[in-house]
Amino acid sequence: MPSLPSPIYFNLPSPSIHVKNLEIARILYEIADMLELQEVQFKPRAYRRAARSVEELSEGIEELYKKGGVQALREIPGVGEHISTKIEEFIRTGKLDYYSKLKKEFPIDLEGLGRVEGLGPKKAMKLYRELGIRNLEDLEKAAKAHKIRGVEGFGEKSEEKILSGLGLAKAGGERMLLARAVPIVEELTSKLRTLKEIRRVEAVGSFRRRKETIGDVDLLAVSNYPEKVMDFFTSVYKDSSIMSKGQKKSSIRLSSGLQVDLRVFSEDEFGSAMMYFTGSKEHNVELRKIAISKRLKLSEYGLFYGNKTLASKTEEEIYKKLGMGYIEPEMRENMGEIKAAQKGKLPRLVELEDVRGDLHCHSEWSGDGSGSLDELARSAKSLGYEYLLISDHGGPEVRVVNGLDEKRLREQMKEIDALNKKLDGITLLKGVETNILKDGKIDLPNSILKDLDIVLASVHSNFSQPAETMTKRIISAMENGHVDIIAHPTGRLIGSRQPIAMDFGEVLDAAKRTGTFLEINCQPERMDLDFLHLISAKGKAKFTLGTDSHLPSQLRYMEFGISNARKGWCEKKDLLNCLSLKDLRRTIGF
Ligand code: DGT
Ligand code: CA
Ligand code: CA
Ligand code: ZN
Repeated sequence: MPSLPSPIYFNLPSPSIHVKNLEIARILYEIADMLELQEVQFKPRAYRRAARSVEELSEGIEELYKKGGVQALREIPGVGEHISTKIEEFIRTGKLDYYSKLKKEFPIDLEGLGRVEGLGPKKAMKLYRELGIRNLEDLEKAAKAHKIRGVEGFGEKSEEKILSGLGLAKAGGERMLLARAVPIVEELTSKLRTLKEIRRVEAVGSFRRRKETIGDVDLLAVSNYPEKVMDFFTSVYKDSSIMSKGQKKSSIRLSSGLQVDLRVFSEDEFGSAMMYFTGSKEHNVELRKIAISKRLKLSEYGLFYGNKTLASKTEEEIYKKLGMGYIEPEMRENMGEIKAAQKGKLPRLVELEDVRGDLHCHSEWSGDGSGSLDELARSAKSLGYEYLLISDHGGPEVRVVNGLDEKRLREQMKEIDALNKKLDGITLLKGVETNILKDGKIDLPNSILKDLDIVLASVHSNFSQPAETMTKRIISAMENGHVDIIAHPTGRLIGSRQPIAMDFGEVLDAAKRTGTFLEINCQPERMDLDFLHLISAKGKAKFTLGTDSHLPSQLRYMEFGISNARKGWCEKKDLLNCLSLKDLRRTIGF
């Protein structure tokens, strides 16, 4: 059924992320920030820990509460008596008095301001006290009027940095990360599917193309009763607002800020409607040109020759009548996929099921991860993997985490060996994520690197070196001989940090020459390399997928790495972690 969204996303176990959980977690995080600003001791940590547990809960918190009351809430790790009554209040009333009171004291958009590189809650608060800055707009005005440089603790340089970070922070607020939108869309579509007048609902647009961020969500429904559908859609959530309501199209804005458009079509037109609204616009424009060159007309209602409908029910038929193979939604970005489809040279895209293991994760050993080796192994096994690389931060450079030194790494290696003897059906691999220092040297001695199975190296400092320096830096890391993988190669954070400057062509050449793999980091705000880099690197280098998990449940982020790899035209043979353990050992040599 190629006209359905690629099945890999629907074969997953039900998502561990629930909308209400995320909402509550966000509030708890914000409380933690505000308490920290008041310089309250310990409590911020407690709120953050609770927030993290709620965020990662494998079931809906409302259901949990319905089943077991406040007692059940207290069984969530990190949620004590105090926080559980707050969560209860929010679930029962949709409001939290304590939070509203704090909000009055801190009437600032901490989340938005926090996206500006280098501006944490404390600095944001200082700007609020001194200049009355509440949000990104105020910040922009003040920075442009050069008022920020006058505030104690800020200077000309930090003002410039704020100005250059603002663009990204503003754009970050307008688009939502795919990973955040997924549970929201799944919940909404499953609600819509309960209406008996709706025969089918599918998400299209950038969501179906699995772009890393989503401007708005576009849904299509099949129904013979569009009016009923629109009534239901516009009233499905009490706390959403109706932006427009029509016969065939309506738009609502959800409390998360996400806009959702719903359009209704008949069964017969559904393929052409899916194709049109999946886009991208650039892909559609090319297709329409091809239709015209064949004296045909292509629209959301079908492919026509004069008044005669040639195809409209399925996307597959339409592509076929246009003289090409079926193009997977992820590839529809007008990056050469149409020519490839005409020549019958489309790649056979990698699928989630092809992944045999995860090659980047953190454990509690380095302080910033929170699962034990055993928990991580069990999690990986439950995903059907053969192996999991433990790659905690190693080396002294990144001071915020407790990076492992040679001695601790050797202890960890021993524990992994012991654990592997007990584990059945999953093998933990011994690795590290070490730092590429500013001169290209590696933050750990070769004496330990040589004894690890797989070594990841990444840039964690001096992000703004000029391209020439940065290119040399990365290449000399690759030339180390023990480094197998460059992790999150561009270092970007969507919505808050620009990618580093480098000559990617030269990096690719060096990757090939040295046999170094480039990572596709699956963290939703990284997606690094991104699909455009991947397309340009096709056939020139090999890649690995790493979730960079800091919690066992984040191993599921592989789903997003896979969609990114598919957008980047990756096939099974392009990816190191599609190898069996045996072949992986042979390829890397351990
Ligand atoms: P987004 O929402 O910014 O993440 O990106 P999309 O791709 O979802 O864009 P959106 O929501 O504006 O429109 C959904 C799809 O509808 C888009 O991918 C292709 C189709 N579409 C929208 N406007 C046009 C247009 O002017 N011409 C054509 N050919 N297609 C369009
Ligand atoms: Ca859209
Ligand atoms: Ca739209
Ligand atoms: Zn890293």
